[in-house]
Amino acid sequence: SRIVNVALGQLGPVQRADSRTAVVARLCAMMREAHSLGAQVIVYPELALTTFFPRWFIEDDAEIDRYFEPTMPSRETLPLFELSRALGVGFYLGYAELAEEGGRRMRYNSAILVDRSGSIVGKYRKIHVPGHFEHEPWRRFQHLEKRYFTPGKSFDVYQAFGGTVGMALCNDRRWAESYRVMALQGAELVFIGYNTPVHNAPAPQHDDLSLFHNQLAVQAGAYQNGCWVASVAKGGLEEGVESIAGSLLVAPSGEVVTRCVTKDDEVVVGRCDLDFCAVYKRTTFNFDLHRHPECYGLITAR
Ligand code: CDT
Repeated sequence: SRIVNVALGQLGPVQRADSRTAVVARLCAMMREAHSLGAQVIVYPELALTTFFPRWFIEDDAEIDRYFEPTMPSRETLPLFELSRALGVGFYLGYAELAEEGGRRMRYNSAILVDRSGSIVGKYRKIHVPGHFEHEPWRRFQHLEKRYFTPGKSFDVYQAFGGTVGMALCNDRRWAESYRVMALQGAELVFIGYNTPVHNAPAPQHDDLSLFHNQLAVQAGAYQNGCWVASVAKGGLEEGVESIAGSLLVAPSGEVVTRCVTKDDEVVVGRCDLDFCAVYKRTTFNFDLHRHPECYGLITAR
């Protein structure tokens, strides 16, 4: 068996006034707890270092940039990387990335995968960027991810923690294609971070179902692709906006193995046997034997 003990490193709210240094101290405390519980890796949420700023319409570029990281590690996040190396605990961390590409400044909603030596081994840029582009004053709060982030280009997988690891971010977890593209590359373990407001302004009738939809999507993704999925929230009341918590670890069987029960900083650890994936990948979801990609063309057509 290939066992990986995965910690869900759920965050409670991060307010606008909270410094990165204060947030990193919380992340470090959770990493220490994860280590004491026997974890080899801890999964943190999407945009973990700051408040969820797409809830505001911000016009000033310099003000937007304050939420972004031009380098990783940065001065403020370095303690997390140093602790990772000292404890031998890897991590997945979501953050807003400011990149420079051919002289152009690009903004992405990104996540990195860090191995047990504290080294970055993978980076993912969110593909399914939700929300809207323009200020919509009729909403109680904005969801301007489309304005602030350029979508990424690929779902990649990485060899880490003795297996094949994929990454996704928040809205990606609702799309079957996200998991399938990673599973086609052999993903056994998928890490996902999220910020999901309970209130969805264009579809308020979904508000009561927000925790159900979260769990439904992750369970389906894990089962239909024979992989473990660790999906982790930044939840609770942040700057007056309530977001779901409900972080969970799902087995390739689709069963929830462990979950967080608060809306605050919380660490729970689950034991993932990566060899258990094969029970599904070799039978019901043997892609080579049972898929019919010749019938799926519409999925990739525009
Ligand atoms: N961060 C993120 O992707 N949140 C979305 C909110 C709903 S779309 C406005 C999500 O899918 O959870």
